[in-house]
Amino acid sequence: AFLENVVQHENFLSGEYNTSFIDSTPELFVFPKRKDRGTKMLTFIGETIVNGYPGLESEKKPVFEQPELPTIKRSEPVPEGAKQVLDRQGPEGLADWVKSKKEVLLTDTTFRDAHQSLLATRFRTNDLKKAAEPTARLLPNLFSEEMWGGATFDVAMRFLHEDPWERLLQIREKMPNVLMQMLVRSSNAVGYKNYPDNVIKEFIEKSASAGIDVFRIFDSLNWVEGMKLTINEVRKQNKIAEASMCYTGDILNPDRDKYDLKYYKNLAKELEQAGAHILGIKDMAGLLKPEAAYQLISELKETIDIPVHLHTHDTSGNGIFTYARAIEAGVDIVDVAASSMAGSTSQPSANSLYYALKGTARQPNIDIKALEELSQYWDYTRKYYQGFESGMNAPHTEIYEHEMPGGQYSNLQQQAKAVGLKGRWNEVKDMYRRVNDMFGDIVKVTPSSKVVGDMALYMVQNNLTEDDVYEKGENLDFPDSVVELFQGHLGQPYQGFPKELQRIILKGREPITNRPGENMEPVNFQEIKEDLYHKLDRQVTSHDMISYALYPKVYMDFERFRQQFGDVSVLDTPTFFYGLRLGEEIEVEIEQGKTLIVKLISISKPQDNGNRIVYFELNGQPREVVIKDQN
Ligand code: 3PY
Ligand code: ZN
Repeated sequence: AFLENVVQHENFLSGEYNTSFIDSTPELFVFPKRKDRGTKMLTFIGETIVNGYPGLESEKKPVFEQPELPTIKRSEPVPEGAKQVLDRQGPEGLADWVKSKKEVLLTDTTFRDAHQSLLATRFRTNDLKKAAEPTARLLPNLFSEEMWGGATFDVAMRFLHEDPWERLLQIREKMPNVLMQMLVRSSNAVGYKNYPDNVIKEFIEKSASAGIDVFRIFDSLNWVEGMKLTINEVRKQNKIAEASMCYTGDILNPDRDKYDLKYYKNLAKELEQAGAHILGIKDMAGLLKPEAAYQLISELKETIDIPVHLHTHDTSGNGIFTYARAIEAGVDIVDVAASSMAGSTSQPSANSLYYALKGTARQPNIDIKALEELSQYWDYTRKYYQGFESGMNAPHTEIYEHEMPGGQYSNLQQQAKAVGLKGRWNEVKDMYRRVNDMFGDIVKVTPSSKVVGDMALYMVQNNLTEDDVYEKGENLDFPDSVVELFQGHLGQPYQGFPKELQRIILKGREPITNRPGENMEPVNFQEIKEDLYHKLDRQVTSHDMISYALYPKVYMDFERFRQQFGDVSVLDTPTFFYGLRLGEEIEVEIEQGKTLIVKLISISKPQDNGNRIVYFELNGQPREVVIKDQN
């Protein structure tokens, strides 16, 4: 009942998270009596067996092959890497070190963007952490491992029922030599709206102390004003501020002159002046064509002194060609993923790039055999998540028309289905492009891309054309996200909002033009701490407080789940998604040195009240749990 209560509570729905919410609604925080860890785990497995995992078709547990990891010699010390350069020489020293390299450096995105873009961000810590130590030992020359931020933060709590901070801490421990990189949406942190300044500062400080070295910082409208606070805070932590510009449009197309070469050169200069240690080019939709990459990188290398780090998505199939030209023009670092997790809406393949450059002056300094072995591990692991595959399995060049970011395509498709537009996907894609034109051709990346998607769905659903919006707009109830964008709550787009459309959408409300964070009350962390302490009846960490400040409803649901089912991150992924087969026995290490042996014995028929009894053996002793059959 708690879940439903909270989900339907209007304050939670409106995203309000001041602490008076907790005081005024104590009924939501009555937690069940504590049970032992074994019972909690059996209840979760029983739930999954009887009712399936939400969002996955209920099917029999497939037989998966066990992913194998390359062998490593734990008795030998972990080789040093870029992390040690940062620790000894600081961020500026590290930037000089990058510039001194003649080979192209690589960031591996397998732990973050690759699965965010291919598998709806569903990789679990359990699978990631197994590959962490082999990656650190076998690929010590990586520039960085992108392993946190973006959508991973809320998805971890929302769908995987695990703590994103735990993932960071555990992987950090196993990768002491590689720089840990995250994606942060400036004033939107790892969320979809603006947060008060003190939340952003606290989030950056705690992310740095938990292990993040490289912060890729972007703003969803390329609004530098909105990025400065985050850049400054990262610098204060003595970590690397990789301030990034999002690439949109096409600098080779003279008819598309809003975002031309000059625009990007100016932006790069501004970001360098704002304190960037590295310039990121974030080509989130994969629109940067090979020749455009050559021109852009050549000009940037002339314009700024800091290293340039290029990120693209391989959606069009042109990714390696784009990288080849960028590398020829002198780009310092590029983002790649292990082959089996590369291509399509993900990053280009590290393995392919290695062979493409083999024998040239810029060949990456990487052990290709280890890369192939790790790629095999990811190949088998990916199969666990087959229910989340997008179905896009060939190059998709339509991207140059609709310009949807890698991670949004399958998401919006799901949203369209959910609102009854399943058969009208082509119209939605076309409308996405038309909405972008109406909005004055804006940068589309989380969260601005979501607003364009919301408006496109709204127009298709209501059979509206652009003319309808201008003519009947006074009587239309636009999606909240659209109103907020035009109010200036996500910041200011380059060259401003289209005035007429803004007037129609705002219906008399005044837009803001300053930084939204300046208008927001700081969050009182001390109050959050005390309230959470009382409601959760346990010590509250600074990580808990930040999770709550960013995502109050998601965090409380997660907390409730944890109290009911315990820490489910310890389960293997097939069991987490599919439960157990009759007679199947698994070992679950619930903490170091403490293992539970769980075997499924039988499942009763539903009783009159709809309950089923699931019979297990736990460490050889018979145990049963009662589960309500929801089917
Ligand atoms: C994110 O913000 O999560 C992204 O990956 C945007 O490209
Ligand atoms: Zn990306």
